[in-house]
Amino acid sequence: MIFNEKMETLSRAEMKNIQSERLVKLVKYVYDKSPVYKSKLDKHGVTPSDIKTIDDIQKLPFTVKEDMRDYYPFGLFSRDIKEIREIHVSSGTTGNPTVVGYTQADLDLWGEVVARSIACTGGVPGDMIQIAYGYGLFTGGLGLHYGSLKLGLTVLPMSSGQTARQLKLMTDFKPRILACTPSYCLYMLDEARDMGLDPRKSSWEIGIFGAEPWSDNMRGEIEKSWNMLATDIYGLSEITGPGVSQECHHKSGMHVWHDVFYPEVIDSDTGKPVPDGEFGELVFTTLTKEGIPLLRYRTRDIVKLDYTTCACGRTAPRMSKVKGRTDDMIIIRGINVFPSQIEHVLLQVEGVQPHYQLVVERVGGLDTLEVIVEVEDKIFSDEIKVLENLKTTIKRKIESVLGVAAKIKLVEPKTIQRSEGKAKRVIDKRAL
Ligand code: DLL
Repeated sequence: MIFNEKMETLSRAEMKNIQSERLVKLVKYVYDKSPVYKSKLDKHGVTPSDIKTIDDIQKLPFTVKEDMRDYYPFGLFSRDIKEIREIHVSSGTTGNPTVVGYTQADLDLWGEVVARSIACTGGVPGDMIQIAYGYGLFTGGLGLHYGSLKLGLTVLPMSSGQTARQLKLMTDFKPRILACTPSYCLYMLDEARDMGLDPRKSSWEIGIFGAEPWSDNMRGEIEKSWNMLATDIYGLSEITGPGVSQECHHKSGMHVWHDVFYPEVIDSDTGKPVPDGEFGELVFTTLTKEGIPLLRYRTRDIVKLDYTTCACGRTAPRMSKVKGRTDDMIIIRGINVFPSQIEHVLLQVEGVQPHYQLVVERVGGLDTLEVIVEVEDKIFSDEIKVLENLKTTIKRKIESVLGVAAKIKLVEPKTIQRSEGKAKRVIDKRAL
């Protein structure tokens, strides 16, 4: 089923007309409503009248994650906070998190793109969906929720965790669709077996998995073990949350809903577009958002785009799986973590030195984080209790700032290998 037949199947030429109209309106809108964008455009030497078609988008300046941090909390909003109906928050690089706000129209748009995404996987009105993405400030739970309501599904709003309960309700209620991170889906496998369930007999026929990178190997394992179709969903809070793009059952790339989120792929060093079909940094312009519309937002995700028509009939371009990032962000149990955030926490703790390493592993389907950090010599000569207290302090601080549980290992000065170039902060041992 195609949820929005027109927007998902328009020819590229017809779509360009719609995108052009929307971009012209958007640039006027942000110029009038957002002092930050007005000054950005003025500095860049462009006025709204310079933008006549979608191809003029290249005249516009980029927006980057640091802008979100610098104008924290609401400085980048184009609407007064009283007109914002919902706020979501994700990780920033240091200190301030990234804040996004949705007007009622933005929430409707979010529902629409997620409804398109669920329909794209084969979901139909009347299906039951078990949503095991986290609800709350993270966009996963509520994003899937709004889309499910829009499409007419029955929602089981589980949020993440409580695995035994997830599996019991799956067995009793028989939802057809499961939405969660791919690693959580794999994690549930062990628990299902421990509970004596045969995963191949589960009611789940369709999985909507995203929020973190995963490979075709993981897909194979999920599909074989749970006997279900595993599809990839992509999104980021800054653009809307989940539902920016979604795979159909042909599993040949994620359809980008480009009538509303206009994608470009650029060379991250030069900022110029890469030739069609080549890998580069993905950039989005939100063509119709009101609360916090963004011009040319640099996602830091590396992908390529395919504009050929898919076997499903959709013309919406397909983006490849995310191949990597242009920054050092890692995703642990679906939570975005920047090494700089951990550094920020460590440096607030007395006795700790600015030399640290993060070791990420996947044990039984779950990501683990170990923070190895050098501490001053004199701390090592103290009693064990002092060391233990220090570990607990660091652990608590990291957990409260990042929301991620970490194991802390304290080491003596000069234990961590020094680098002559960029320090190697992250050792990612996960084989996806
Ligand atoms: O992760 C939104 C989301 C929720 C997407 C549920 C899909 C499902 P953020 O927390 O802002 O938003 O993180 C966005 O996560 O820039 C990517 O680096 C990464 N990411 C999201 N989806 C995928 C995916 C949500 N399918 C950041 N594959 C993005 C690889 C993904 N990486």
